[in-house]
Amino acid sequence: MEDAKKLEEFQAKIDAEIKIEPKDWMPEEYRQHLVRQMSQHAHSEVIGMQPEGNWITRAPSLRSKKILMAKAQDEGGHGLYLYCATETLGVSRDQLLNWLHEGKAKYASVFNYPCLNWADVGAIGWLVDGAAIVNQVSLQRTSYGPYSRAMVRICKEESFHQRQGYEIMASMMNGTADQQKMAQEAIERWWWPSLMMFGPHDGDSPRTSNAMKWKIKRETNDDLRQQFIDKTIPQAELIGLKVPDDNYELLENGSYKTSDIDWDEFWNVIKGNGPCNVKRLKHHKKAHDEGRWVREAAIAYNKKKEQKLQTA
Ligand code: BYC
Repeated sequence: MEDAKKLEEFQAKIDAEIKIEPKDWMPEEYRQHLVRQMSQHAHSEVIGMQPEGNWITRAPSLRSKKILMAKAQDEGGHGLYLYCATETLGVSRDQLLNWLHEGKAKYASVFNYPCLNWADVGAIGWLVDGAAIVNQVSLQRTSYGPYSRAMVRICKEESFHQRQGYEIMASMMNGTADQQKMAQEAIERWWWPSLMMFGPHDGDSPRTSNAMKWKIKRETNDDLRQQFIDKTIPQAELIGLKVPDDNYELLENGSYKTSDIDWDEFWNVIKGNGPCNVKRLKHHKKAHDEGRWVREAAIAYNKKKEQKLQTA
């Protein structure tokens, strides 16, 4: 079949809400767009374990330690589903990780900020996971089957994460004046980086047009960011926290008008100049190198098992 005809059929499938599966024909640009977005998403899950993982040994109670351990483990699992889903597009996981280590692949800018104390752990769960859910609920309807199915499972787990974060913030706001101050300072640190997770304004987002045409993205960056803002400001107010924006106001349509993001800061962090970019990547590379023997042992074990099966 000619490419023009194939392309027409491909778009007709997308328009009819039929999922594209790994063995289906797809334009090379669609495949590459997915490899980029899905692998960056996977890297975000794994790099995102670092800021809060650092607090597992210092959690204030056994209960909170167990919850945080389970959360960090979930994030690793999300990375795994997403790497597997990306591999269905014909790229090996080694290649995806090489691109990360060489600085060719991005991960969510929010993880380049430091997690300074326990209130930050709460703010990450509430705001960062909260922002991720809004984006990922929308991505459940993405056109690529393996990505869409990974999102369904991830969203279920992510909503627990958001609640554990909100619980931490609510407990601190019920606590001493010092704890309340810590919680307020944490929302001040994490509010803007969380809004940045949704990416540039629609007019400055070069990827959105193709992503919407191919239904990889179902809603634009600004629409999703607004949904998050409208959901989160009332949650903050309910427990006595104030978002760090002197100009926000509730409009008659029930939506909030807010100040604009500091876009210089956003692009600067994306370019590698955030407070923790170097540290996060260095830590990932070190863990990857030190884990080589585990990967080799797993491969050797599997080979042995296969040989045994063949000779049985
Ligand atoms: N950070 O044209 P645009 C989690 C890049 S983890 C860094 O709008 P697109 C969690 C963008 O890649 C969940 N880079 O792009 C884990 C593009 O550069 P390239 C993370 C960003 O793809 C552990 C350029 O800027 N969620 O929940 O249409 C603990 C122009 O942007 C960012 C996902 O990864 C950013 N914030 O839209 C706790 C969601 N924003 O690639 C929690 C999946 C933009 O052309 N990804 N860039 O060089 C997406 O939905 C989309 O890729 C984005 C960007 C909305 C992020």
